[in-house]
Amino acid sequence: MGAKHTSQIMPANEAPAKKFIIGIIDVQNDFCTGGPLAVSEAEHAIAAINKLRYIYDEHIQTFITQDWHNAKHMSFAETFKLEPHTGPHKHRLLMEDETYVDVEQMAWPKHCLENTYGAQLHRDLVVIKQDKFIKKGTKKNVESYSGFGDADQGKYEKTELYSWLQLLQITDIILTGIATDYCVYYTALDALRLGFSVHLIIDCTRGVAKDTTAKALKDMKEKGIVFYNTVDEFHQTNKQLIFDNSYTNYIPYLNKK
Ligand code: VGL
Ligand code: ZN
Repeated sequence: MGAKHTSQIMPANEAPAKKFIIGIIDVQNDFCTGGPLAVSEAEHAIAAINKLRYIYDEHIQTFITQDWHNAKHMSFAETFKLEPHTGPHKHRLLMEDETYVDVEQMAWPKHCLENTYGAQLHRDLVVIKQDKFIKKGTKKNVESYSGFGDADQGKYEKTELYSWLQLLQITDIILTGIATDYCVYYTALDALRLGFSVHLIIDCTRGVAKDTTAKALKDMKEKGIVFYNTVDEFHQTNKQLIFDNSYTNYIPYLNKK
């Protein structure tokens, strides 16, 4: 009698085999139509992301990153009197710990200034209060394309993303957002390095430029990231796994009727 019963119970201290999270990267006004660093078709990605959110409403939590820069950020062309969309340029930068570092940095138009409209999430994106919000690129002399922090494994800026994912015992990240060739790409590489499995839904992302996007996609594929063209394709592949798992009893938030 006992055997049948206990076989259905997962011990409290045993981590589930797989636990997914949705990651939404930098869906901010400045990267959308009309913004200084507008990524073409960004709003198409937002529609696909919303669909993904709706399907997994009660089952998967979400984190949302925001690029969040000081007016004199080192990634701005204006800071060094350079032409936007050029580079990479070499800079020697003074860090908070009084040491200098040499970096190679693209020169971008001014974007995502802290506490401005341009840094706000696009109004079309479904956002709810249970989402985890992560700000990055907050230090004047540090570039953090990745939601985890800078490209130096978080030496100069480290967000709370990694510790939060560990706390939730996340194993798999469904990555979406803007831009495929920069912030999505660097977040994906960090996620792999930190031991996560990464799922990329192409339709939920858009890139700054064709060549860099193609290059980033190729590299991500070679490094073992799992690709899906659409939300439907992701869903057909993973729904059984996600819906059947007893641990996915996440509290509903979209107030589905
Ligand atoms: C991004 C360029 C500069 C991005 C951020 O979100 O991909 N790209 N800052
Ligand atoms: Zn930026």
